[in-house]
Amino acid sequence: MAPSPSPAPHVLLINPWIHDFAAYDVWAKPMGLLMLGAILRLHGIQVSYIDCLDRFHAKARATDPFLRNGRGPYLKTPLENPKGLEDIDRRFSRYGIRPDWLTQDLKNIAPPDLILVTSLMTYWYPGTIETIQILKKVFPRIPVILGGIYPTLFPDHAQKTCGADRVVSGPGTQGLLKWIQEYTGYRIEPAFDPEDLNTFPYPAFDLQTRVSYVPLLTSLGCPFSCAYCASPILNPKHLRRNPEAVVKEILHWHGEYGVKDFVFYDDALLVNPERHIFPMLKGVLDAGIQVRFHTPNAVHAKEVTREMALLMKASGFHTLRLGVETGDFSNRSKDLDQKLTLKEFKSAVQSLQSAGFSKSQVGAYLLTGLPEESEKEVALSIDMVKNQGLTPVLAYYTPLPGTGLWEKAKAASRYDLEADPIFTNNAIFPCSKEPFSWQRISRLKARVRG
Ligand code: B12
Repeated sequence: MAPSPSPAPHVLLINPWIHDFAAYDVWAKPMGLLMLGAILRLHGIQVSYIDCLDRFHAKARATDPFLRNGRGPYLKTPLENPKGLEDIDRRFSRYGIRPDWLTQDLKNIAPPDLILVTSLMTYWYPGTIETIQILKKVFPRIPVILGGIYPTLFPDHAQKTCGADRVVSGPGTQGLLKWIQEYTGYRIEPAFDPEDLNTFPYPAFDLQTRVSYVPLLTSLGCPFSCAYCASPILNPKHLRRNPEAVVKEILHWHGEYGVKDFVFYDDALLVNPERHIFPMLKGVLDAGIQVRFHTPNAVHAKEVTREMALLMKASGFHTLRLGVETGDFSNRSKDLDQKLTLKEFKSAVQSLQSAGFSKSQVGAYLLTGLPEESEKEVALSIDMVKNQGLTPVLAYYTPLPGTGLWEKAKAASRYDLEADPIFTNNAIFPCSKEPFSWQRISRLKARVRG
């Protein structure tokens, strides 16, 4: 197939608003969308980007992008609670730029030929719908494609409600160039292989107003299959990048954009360390750069040996989160996960402590809000983590279709989880028959602090 002789089209990428009870930029960027943007640029396509969550928008109050290692609050506008959640005693809001700023920004750019919208959480879909409504008002004739986590996990709901011209489930990398041809007539020879991450360009983080930190994806997928996690549905194949290529990417963002904070988005960063993370971190050390690494998406504690901990400390790991989930190791089974034993956990803790990591740097995620959970179990897990000298970090469970816990979650819920993804919001403790209560959260938080 010969490349198209017609001029390259203009594609607009949109990261939509969040509608939720709480949201904060804890190193959250639309990696998938900016990956697609970079692939389009690689093929000569003109790409624009509007981020409804832009904390550094020209009309927003100026803030230092490098404060708090790049993290920070979104602008927030109160909204009515969504239908079905009127009884939740929490403030629901739109997070992100003001709607009139978005409309103005859309009017200021050259009209696009195609618009790609992402979505990062199932229960954020009302923000996605509101964004698409504005896109359709400003560009009524331009096709809009929606992809990402929400249409992948709730395809029928997204198809019915989102207002996009096309709804895509699963990775966008496979069909991207085909859709460009279908909607714009522009034919392209692929210059990358969707099955080989080493052929991908760096995600287009440079399209942001400010690059305050950079997320890194060194692998896709996970060899474990935990009952609460959708990773095997979202990324069934475990694909890895060459460690040297990751080091080059770190040097690129550090050298060209002064980035100091790097955030791993991998589901299984530490597995197979000799061939993956060890050479990567040794490469960072050889380069002699001073950077900080963060793993807000938990790493597998069983992989944390003495050698691993020393290398992590030396190369600049700053915020570490371990996926512990529960302190009740005797009851750990296929119903939850089989990724960690008590012995492995203790050994990881010892390695991290002797490598010099402080208590505040190492958090152990503990799931709360699981179906059939008792408060006592969570309280004991908190105590277990504290006894080991780590910081317990509560991770509120979100039920997801297709995962091992989905049937139990539906049975335990006071909502019809299948009918509306709004009910999968972890902030409302959806897998309990009891109404939402601040007291329960406060008691657990007090136990974490006390
Ligand atoms: C990295 C990560 C994070 C990061 C932030 C990520 C972000 N962008 O906001 C951190 C660690 C901060 C995080 C936090 C949380 N996360 Co998280 N996270 C992930 C993780 C591991 C990877 C996401 C990712 O970037 N993948 C890589 C990119 C390349 O993939 P992608 O964005 O999906 O894009 C691809 C496709 O979706 C598609 N695509 C995307 N956009 C578009 C657009 C178009 C037009 C098209 C055609 C295609 C397309 O193509 C892309 C390339 O193939 C996923 C699990 C997973 N394996 O996906 C969980 C996941 C998304 N997180 C989840 C959860 C529960 C959370 C938390 C609520 C955890 C908690 N209990 O506190 C918090 C919420 C924080 C927040 N965002 O405010 C859930 C989702 C829950 C839900 N209801 O939707 C997931 C699925 C994990 C799980 N439990 O199974 N998370």
